[in-house]
Amino acid sequence: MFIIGELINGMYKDIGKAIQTKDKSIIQNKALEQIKAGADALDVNCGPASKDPINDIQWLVNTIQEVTDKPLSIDSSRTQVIESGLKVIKNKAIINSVTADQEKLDILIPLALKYNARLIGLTISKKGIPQNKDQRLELAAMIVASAQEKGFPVEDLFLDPIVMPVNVAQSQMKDILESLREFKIISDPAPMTVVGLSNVSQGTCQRGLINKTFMIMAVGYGLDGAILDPLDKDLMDGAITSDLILNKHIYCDSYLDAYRKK
Ligand code: THG
Repeated sequence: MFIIGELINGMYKDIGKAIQTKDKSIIQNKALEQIKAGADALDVNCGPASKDPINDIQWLVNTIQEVTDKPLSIDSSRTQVIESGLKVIKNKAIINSVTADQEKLDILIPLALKYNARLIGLTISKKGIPQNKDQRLELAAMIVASAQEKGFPVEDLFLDPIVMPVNVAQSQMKDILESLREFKIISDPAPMTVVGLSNVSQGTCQRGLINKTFMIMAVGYGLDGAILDPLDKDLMDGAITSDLILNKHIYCDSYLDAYRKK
């Protein structure tokens, strides 16, 4: 599974403060810790408290790039913040994210092409979050059609069904899982799928267990990647074992250690 580390997000107190005081070491340590734990890429989000996200995102990207060349996922709902981050990224970037709104697709798909970036498409629109899998599929198909029309490679497109907390949207969980399977058959080659995993357990008392169970079930429905906490070792062991079951790496008794040394 493609693991995107979620911990460089201004919503966390230590990161929010480090962005404010421009404390590089906190950010760089959080980057290195996540990579050591197995992250393939790092999500970078200034958080809701940033007063100057256009500059803060560049500071974050530059700070992280001093210690790693892993891909960075620029996480913002604002096009100007995404473009600002892309301007200073040296390696392959991920745009997180575009919504199923034509005016946003018309800006962000060309931007992804210009910067040779991968793109996460959220199945949400100005009309709100879909309430069932048919509405999700309709928005997903619109995003894929727009990518194909503009010559963006669908293999570089990740579709995200938007995971809701299980304690507020329990009746939606099955539809969210089934959406993952439906997204994979929209086109050939198929789009990739991704979720923001920690959303599922927000406000619950069993965060680790709920995250891990949902992730492993989602892998069975065709999940390719997740934005998650790579420092949760039990969760990472589950992700590695899921790949093993799907025959993505060869079994040996020490497969967990072997994977971590890759
Ligand atoms: N899809 C995509 N991108 C995303 C999300 C998504 N980016 C943001 C988010 N969702 C994924 N990242 C997080 C990061 C942290 C948490 C949830 C998702 C989280 N934080 C603690 C909480 O809210 O309880 C904060 C704890 C603290 O403040 O210390 O759960 O869905 N494409």
